[in-house]
Amino acid sequence: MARLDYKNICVIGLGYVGLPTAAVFASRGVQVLGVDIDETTVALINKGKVHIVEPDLDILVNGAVITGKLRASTKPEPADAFIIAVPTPFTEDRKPDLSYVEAAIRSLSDVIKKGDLVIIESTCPVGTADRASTWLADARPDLTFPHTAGVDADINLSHSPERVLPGKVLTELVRNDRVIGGISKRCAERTASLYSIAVEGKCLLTNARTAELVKLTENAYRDVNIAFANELSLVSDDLDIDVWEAIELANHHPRVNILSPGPGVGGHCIAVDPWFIVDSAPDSTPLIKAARGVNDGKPLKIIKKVLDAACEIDNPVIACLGLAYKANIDDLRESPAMDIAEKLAENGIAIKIVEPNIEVMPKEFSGYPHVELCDLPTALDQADIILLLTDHDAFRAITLGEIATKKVFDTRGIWRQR
Ligand code: SAJ
Repeated sequence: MARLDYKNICVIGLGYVGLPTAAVFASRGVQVLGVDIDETTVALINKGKVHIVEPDLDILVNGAVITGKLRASTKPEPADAFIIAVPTPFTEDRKPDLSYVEAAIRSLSDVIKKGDLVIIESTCPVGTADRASTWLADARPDLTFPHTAGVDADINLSHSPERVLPGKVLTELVRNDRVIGGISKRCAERTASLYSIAVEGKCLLTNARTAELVKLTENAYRDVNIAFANELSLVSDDLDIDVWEAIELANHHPRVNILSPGPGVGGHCIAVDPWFIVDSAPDSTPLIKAARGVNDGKPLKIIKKVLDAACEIDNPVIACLGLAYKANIDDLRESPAMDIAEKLAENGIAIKIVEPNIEVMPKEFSGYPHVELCDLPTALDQADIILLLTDHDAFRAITLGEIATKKVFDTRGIWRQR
């Protein structure tokens, strides 16, 4: 099928990846139906509005809805291609939870027809695309699927992982190279043809299992390297050395490129995906497991340092600057900043939280009357201890003079250079 034959597509899951994907395809002239189980999200998008903070997304979605190219619904409808972009969280015991992917795939069984293409963008453990093909085959015995019929299948199915960086989604969605893993070669080729409508980067074709591992590998690679930086920060603390200076100097070596230490690793990807590899190969992953341990342990080290400092002050007030898991976004999922602020709140200390990207105090703090969401000047004025947790631009603008009289914990190293 040539790219012009994809006139209608259906994107299942309108979150951080699905909504930008739907809007970009719509802006290229494709008729897009976005599907989400959340009725409020669907209603908002149909009004041309967005429910997430991501640069320029509001303008793109609004334009796509006004021109009639993008519409949202709670149910999928027949289309030429279906893109699945639903979450794949992990369970309490760190096993992949595929319930959203399975529900999304099964929701297609009534609407798919011969010639359709199904693409899973959600990050998945190796083997998920093959399983998805069997779920659909069970529901639709009248059609053939690639896990048994290969290149002759009525339905084509691929895994093409999203690799966009929150905060730069719209640029990366178009410019990044795309790994495309087909269950058959034809599945991969058809998927590349669809993405060529929107993607300017290269489409790199492989099989579905390899594509699934590649995505997990990218995030595990980053997790291991952040763990190295975080471990160095602990070593430097023990030895009373400025870790930022040490890393900066080491990075002058032509073959060394150490990442930045921080309060821990957050987000729904890097803190989660390595566990999918561990779950698939538990005896072969000591390094990946150790890295997770280092990164998950970092918030506890920071909490201890801050509590020690708070003990030396009568009625201390702590300003926690940032709750989002990284700069200039509103995403609090798996955020180490949230964990740290919550633990400090549990200790009964007065806390002024500043998070410029949210308007409502997260429910995690509802039982703590001594914790308040407030603006930056108030927090800086009232706090004895300034704890910088997220490197939002608004915090970078703070001058050292403004915090000179305070006890400062800068977990991101943003104030040391000036
Ligand atoms: N972090 C550090 N030090 C660093 C870099 C990051 O502590 O040097 C922390 C951040 O503060 C944050 C966490 O790591 O808490 C993750 O942030 P990130 O910017 O590295 O990545 P994500 O989770 O926002 O997006 C990642 C990206 N993957 C890679 O860079 C390999 C993105 O391309 C993926 O699409 C995304 O995961 C995903 O959806 O899987």
